[in-house]
Amino acid sequence: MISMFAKYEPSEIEPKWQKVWEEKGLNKTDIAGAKKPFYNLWMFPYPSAEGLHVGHAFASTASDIYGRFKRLQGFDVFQPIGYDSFGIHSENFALKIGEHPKKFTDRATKNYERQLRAMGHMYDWSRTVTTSDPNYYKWTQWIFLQIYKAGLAYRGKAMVNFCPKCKTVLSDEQVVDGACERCKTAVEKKEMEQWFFKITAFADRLLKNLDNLDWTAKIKLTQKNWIGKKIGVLVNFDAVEIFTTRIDTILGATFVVLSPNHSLANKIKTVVNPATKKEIPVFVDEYVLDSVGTGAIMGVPAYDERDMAFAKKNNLPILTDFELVLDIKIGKEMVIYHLRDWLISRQRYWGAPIPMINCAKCGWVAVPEKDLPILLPEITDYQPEGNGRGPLANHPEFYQTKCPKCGGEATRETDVCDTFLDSSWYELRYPSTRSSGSDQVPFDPEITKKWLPVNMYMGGAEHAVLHLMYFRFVTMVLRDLGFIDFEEPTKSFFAHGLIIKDKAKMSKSRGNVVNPDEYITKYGVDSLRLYFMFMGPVEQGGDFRDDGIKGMRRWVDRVFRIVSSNLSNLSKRSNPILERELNKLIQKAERDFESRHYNTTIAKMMEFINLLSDDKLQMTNEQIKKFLIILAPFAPHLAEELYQILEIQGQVLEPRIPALPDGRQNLRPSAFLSIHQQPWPKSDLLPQAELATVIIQINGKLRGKLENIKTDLADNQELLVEKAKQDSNVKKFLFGKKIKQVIYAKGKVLNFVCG
Ligand code: ANZ
Ligand code: ZN
Repeated sequence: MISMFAKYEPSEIEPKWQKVWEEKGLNKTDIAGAKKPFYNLWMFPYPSAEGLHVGHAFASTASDIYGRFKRLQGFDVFQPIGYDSFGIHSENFALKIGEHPKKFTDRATKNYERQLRAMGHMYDWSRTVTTSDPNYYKWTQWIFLQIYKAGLAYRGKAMVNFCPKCKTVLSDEQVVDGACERCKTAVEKKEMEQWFFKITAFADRLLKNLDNLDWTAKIKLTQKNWIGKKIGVLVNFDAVEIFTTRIDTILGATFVVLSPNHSLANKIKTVVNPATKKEIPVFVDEYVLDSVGTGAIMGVPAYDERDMAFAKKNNLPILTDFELVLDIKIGKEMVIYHLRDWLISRQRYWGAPIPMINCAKCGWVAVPEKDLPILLPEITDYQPEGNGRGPLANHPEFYQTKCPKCGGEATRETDVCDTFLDSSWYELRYPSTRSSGSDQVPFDPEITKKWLPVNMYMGGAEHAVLHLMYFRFVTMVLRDLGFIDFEEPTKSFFAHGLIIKDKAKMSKSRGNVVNPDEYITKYGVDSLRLYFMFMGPVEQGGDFRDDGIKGMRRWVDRVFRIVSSNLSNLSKRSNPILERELNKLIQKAERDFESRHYNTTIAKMMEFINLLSDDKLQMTNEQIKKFLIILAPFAPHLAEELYQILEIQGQVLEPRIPALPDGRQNLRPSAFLSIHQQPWPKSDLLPQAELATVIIQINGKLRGKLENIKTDLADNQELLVEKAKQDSNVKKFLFGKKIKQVIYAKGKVLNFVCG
């Protein structure tokens, strides 16, 4: 019997195994030789000054656990990481502390790498990308040029969003509730000439493809609403053209309202309703938006809540006794969208210079591809001025150039690209970066064919209409240009939830910010990883409590104690109860990994450990191994440590292999086999009945049935509701009703309570 060191010391074993994995190249993916490629991606972070945010630590852990599970299942997992280092976020911080953005991001990026490594994630560190690196942004500029050549980039004058604090224009997607997404300052409207990408030309495709994407339901819904397709009718009420989606209500239109910026605002008092031939009054009000339809509506108070409120406020007659006209032939059909073209110019310093040249004779001319990258010069006056021009406009040595067409004097564009262009194609770069010839092409066609689209993408819901829309658009453009043969960058996207602390939002002023470093030092990263995942299903996030992580550490200590003592006292025969429970655990874990409900697998592991200690049961060698494989994605270091002890025991039984002098780090260097290279154990149990039938009720009455529902779906109320609503009978009964509440008895009955 070899003596086991009794105490669990994460500060010792965690760095130890990280070093071994790195040395053995366990986290490196054989990009060219992989047989079963699986691309597991997590949204790369902005390197911020505070270092890795706890939300990042949580989300990256969820992604890493999934990747480790896929590895155990035998896939060649590629799990890269990089830094979204260009952009306003990093730049604003650099400005605040008066440090050059380049110096600041270099420093912040190094700190991020240190922290992500400490999390124990299996990143392929040999293929990182940093968007502010000229080797990367050369290709971001190349992407701009492709979009331009495809006729999808144009300069346009428009009322644009301007952030007075960031002193730059912003895209519609970067304005959240009227404020700048980055600094929360209220945005202003300004008329300016800028570069736009015609994302609107893809509105229908962006919308239609959503049906076939396996994405978190609420993200798909957000995208759908943002695209905002409406099919309606344009009708002339004399000189006023209105847009309506309810032409059938025209007999009840008792007034017309114009938006304040409408060209006829305050110029016209009455118009004639073309259906009733009655004269009705015209008003101007802010509830009618400039940017929707024609900026003019017909008011039907009996059917529209906003019109009703307006009619009441202004004492207008409310007509209730009229017929809906179903086959009226009036006006012309029109489709409108909420989506606007993507404004990509930024009057800032810290971004990829837009690769365009303005010549007095030839107009705007694209930079020839052979001249890329257009390097961002290292200047000291990088502060934005807010005069509609970026800091580069003060640098003739940057902007003075020759026209690529006529050779005459010309000037470069001095605005830089929106940072969302940087991240719109990074998933294509990762597998190709640092391959031979990676400086010749943005992405290698063969490698891309093999590795893309991404198999599993995880990240925050806050990017629903930003990054997650933009990268779909860029992928479609590249596909249309023949560079790739798929048009969706990822089939699966999973949105994680948010972490709060002691039921409150984390903020520096409250002093309740969780710094992952501190917790790693105090409890070990395996305990932190387990605790993150134990807080709740990943899509929900959770409430981080110090008591909670303490409790988890106690459990980890216990696992260590119980398994090590079992290791020195292996059972020869398998106990049938243990065997059955272990098999159940394997089955449960398989399902939970795929739905990211890791918390319930952890709970089941806890039950299993209780069973061992309560009933003083001992596992066999094989059983320990199986248990450790399930534990490994969550607590990779602990599982490795215990597994290697198990392996050493095997060696002790074979005295050919001498023990190492310290008796502990007893690795066989030549034949080192990691727990993370084991095959996922097979459960001997029959698969549980996985298909359910869910009854759909409306106000308690049976209206439909969803049959052969997979357990994952049955667990997901949100998705199930979406699916139920698509049932034609349910649709019929829901028509015109308002859903007040949904009551769901899991896997059995879904009841819509309607008013
Ligand atoms: C008459 C009507 C009757 C409308 C009714 C709706 C319901 P939804 O309903 O969200 O799909 N609309 C048109 N242009 C607008 C603008 N510039 N600003 C604000 N509202 C505008 O959106 C379509 C409806 O929004 C249109 O159909 C119009 O009101 C209103 F029972 O016309 B409707
Ligand atoms: Zn010219």
